[in-house]
Amino acid sequence: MTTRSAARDPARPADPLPDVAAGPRLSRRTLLVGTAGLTVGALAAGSARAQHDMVADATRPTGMTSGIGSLSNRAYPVPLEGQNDIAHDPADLPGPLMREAPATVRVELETVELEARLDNRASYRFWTFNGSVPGPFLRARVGDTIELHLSNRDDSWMMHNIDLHAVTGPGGGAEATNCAPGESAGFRARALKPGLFVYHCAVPPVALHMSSGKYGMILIEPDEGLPPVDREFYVMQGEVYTAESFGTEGLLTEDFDKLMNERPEYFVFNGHVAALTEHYPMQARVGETVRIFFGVGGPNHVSSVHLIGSIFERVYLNGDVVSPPQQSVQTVVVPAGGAAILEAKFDVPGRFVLVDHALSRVERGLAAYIEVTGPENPDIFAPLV
Ligand SMILES: [Cu+2]
Repeated sequence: MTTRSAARDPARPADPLPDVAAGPRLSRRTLLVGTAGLTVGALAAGSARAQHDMVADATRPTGMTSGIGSLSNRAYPVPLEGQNDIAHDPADLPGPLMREAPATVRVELETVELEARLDNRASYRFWTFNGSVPGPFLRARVGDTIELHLSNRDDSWMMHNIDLHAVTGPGGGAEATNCAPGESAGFRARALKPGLFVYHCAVPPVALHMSSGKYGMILIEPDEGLPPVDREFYVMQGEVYTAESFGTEGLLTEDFDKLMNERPEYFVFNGHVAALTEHYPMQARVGETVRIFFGVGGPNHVSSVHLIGSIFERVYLNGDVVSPPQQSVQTVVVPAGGAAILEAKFDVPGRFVLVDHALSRVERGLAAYIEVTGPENPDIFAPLV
């Protein structure tokens, strides 16, 4: 099938009534609200595709015929000045919790849809929590009560919600937080188990919401907390499925066929190409130990995380902070919708590169730098001269 697009032409009014052929006249909001009752199970029945097509039909400018007039055929230069940037600074996360008793943690999240930089040639319409990819790093303690409030901005096109893997309850909170544009909802939940957990939007097609950027992580600290380290970072891997080939210039549009076939054009750390190399390279000093909270928002591809030029001292595999960490590890498998806590100590200065060792993905945008400064340590490494 020819690709269709839900992307918006900037010249078009923000909320047009769709012209749906051979069917009742429906407003976009009617379609969006109509997704509220769908569950992940509905995906298997094929309704995800129908759902996507409905939305695509509803947002296609009047006069465009299916497929032939796809917005994905349109390309124009993206001005780099003033472009939105959804990249999440990996150093932007709350510090360790110092309290020793459970508390109520209030979390406020807002879903924001916006066109933003995909790389230095292209932009893309991202769907985000709080305007960044990944969304905010949430931090609570086992036994805490999480009071989560989700609001969906009224300029959104889509319905959204949140499923936290740390939450025990229907849909991980998704059923209680279905929000049409302009709506708010929430729930209260006890953090029963410690660990590092992914959260994501779970409105069908869930894979489309996740590949558009709607994921993040929540750490539930164990009673005793995690051992202290010098620095902590927050990194998530994602995929972007554009109709256009990797490297195309312009406003790119999503491709549902590629998404269903799990063939992304872009792989990204923290939202866009070069987010963690050009914009926010991680910084450390010789002798320091860093901890990386690493997760896969995906939605589809397992990551084989590797830090070029280093060996992980400790790895909390699968985000499990109850079992002792693995030690002295080269490459860590992190499943789709999963996480790991990676710790490395830097003995020499230089640029260390975090990659998925499925290295074709580097060529599609997936790399992160850790810039380590400080004195040389020739006992450990020195070039022959
Ligand atoms: Cu969503």
